Amino acid sequence: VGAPQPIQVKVNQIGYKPDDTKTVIVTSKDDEKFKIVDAKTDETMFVGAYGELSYDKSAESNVRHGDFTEFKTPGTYKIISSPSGASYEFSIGDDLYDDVYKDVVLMLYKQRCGTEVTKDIAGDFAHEACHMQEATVYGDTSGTKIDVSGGWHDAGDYGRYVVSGAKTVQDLFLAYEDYGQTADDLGIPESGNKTPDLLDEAKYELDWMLKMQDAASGGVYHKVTALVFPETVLAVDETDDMVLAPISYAATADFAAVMAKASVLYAEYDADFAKSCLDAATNAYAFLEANPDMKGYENPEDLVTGAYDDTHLADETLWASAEMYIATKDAKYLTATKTALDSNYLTGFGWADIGSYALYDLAKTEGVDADVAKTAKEKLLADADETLSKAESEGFFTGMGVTYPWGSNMTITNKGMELLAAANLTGDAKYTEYAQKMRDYIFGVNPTGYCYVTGYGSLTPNATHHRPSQVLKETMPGMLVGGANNNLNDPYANAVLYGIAPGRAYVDNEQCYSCNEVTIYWNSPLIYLLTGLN
Ligand code: G3I
Ligand code: 9MR
Ligand code: ZN
Ligand code: CA
Repeated sequence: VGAPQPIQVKVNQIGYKPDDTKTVIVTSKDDEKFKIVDAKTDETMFVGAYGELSYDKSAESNVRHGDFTEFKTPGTYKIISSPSGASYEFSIGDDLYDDVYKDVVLMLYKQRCGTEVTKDIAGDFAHEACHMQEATVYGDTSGTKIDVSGGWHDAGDYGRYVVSGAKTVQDLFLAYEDYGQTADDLGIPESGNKTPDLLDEAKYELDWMLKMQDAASGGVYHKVTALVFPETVLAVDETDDMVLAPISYAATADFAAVMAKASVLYAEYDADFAKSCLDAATNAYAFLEANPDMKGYENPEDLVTGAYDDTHLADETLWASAEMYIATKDAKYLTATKTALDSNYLTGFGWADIGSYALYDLAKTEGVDADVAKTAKEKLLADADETLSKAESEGFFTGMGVTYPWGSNMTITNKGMELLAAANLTGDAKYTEYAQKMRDYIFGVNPTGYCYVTGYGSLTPNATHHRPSQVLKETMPGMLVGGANNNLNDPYANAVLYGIAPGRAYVDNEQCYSCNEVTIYWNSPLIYLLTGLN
């Protein structure tokens, strides 16, 4: 085991649109020229030269970049480079991402909990309604049971977590809002109902989130899971008692934010639903006001499922305030937004550092107070410029430096979102060009040479830490794996990846949950990126 010697000539294994910027990366100092050959006939179609040699610290290797932007002829090709050899196949064309896009969206449908997932859509991943058992609030001995069925399974486990669910929903919202992604034919059960499918899929999660709110206080339970992670079983076979983790500040704030935004987005499709979202958001916000000093969530000792523990909550306050302000234009929320913008919040489009969601919505929404919009836009663009300048200086254009944390593929797709947001605010094509390079990283232009989305590309993960895939011995297509993680956060990674370069610290093994798990909120920034780039 361990990491095999990766392919040295790296291309996006799905491919490029004719007008995309196109860069082949070779991890060698000796290659000077490359040629593009037709994958079937071997006919030479284009000859190019590599640029100057540089050293990439994330891969601990020499790299050279070869530009073939001017080659635009649709077809399927390979790049031949000497002495490093051939690349995997790639295509040039207009509709190359249609299939992968659908599968990346349908992954969310297949992760649905508490409902039948049907065979015509999910194939072998079809299942009966799972996790229908009512839940008990952690520590409550009164015998009260609450129905919290529904929502998406988070990941390779079957937990349902509000914090990570909110990020996922927001990414779908932004893809819909920024790019008019109103497709109503993606193949979910709601397709054809005149509501855009991304909103239908998001609503499946929102309906569940509404059940996660304690109506009396407005607070939102952090998650619902069994007491411990399940064995490697199908969802319907996790029959342990369900436990609601304590109410948390982050879950409540994230809930308020997405519910407020939902009240805006669903108004034209389902006014009643939009109204209940705003009521729920208002109630959640009141909880935040009543509990301003609440600490970050921590798992009680005997609750051994995902923690999504975040101690830095100023960005959560900012996001909730901003979305409440945008949804209501109420002066009270404007004041709160201004205060939060002056606080020590963290930016990002992650599950923990999330301030950029607020900045972006404040910057782009019409009618926002001009000073607030300006402050938000400047901060977002400052971040994007920093990402851009880092990315420009690196071998693989990720802006990651040498730190590849758990879920690095999310960090990279989030950076792609940040750049597209900057492109949308400024019209500057430079941002889009680098967002596209981050897409290319995901699909094969990276130190390991993997196409990190299951079922796509020549070298693709097929041993993911995803319980349904593990039990069925078949990998669900359309899942973005976590990717390289040089923190070696699980025993398997520790055993086989020790000492390996950060960007290569990845292994396709189902035990390696810190690099080869999948999640709904790693797929969702990819949905945004693919929507924006197509
Ligand atoms: O925040 C630090 C950052 O400052 C630092 O630069 C970086 C590199 O050292 O580390 C960052 O912290 C990491 C954090 O994720 C944020 O990226 C932690 O080391 C890392 O342990 C933590 O991993 C999280 C993991 O749960 C463990 O808590 C992942 O982000 C998160 O995606 C993952 O989520 C799990 C759920 O708990 C359960 N369901 C599956 C899901 C995916 O594996
Ligand atoms: O399967 C769990 C996965 O979803 C989590 O991301 C991961 C880290 O929290 O934990 C996995 O569960 C493992 C547990 O933490 C330790 N024992 C082995 C479990 C599955 O291999
Ligand atoms: Zn379930
Ligand atoms: Ca935070």
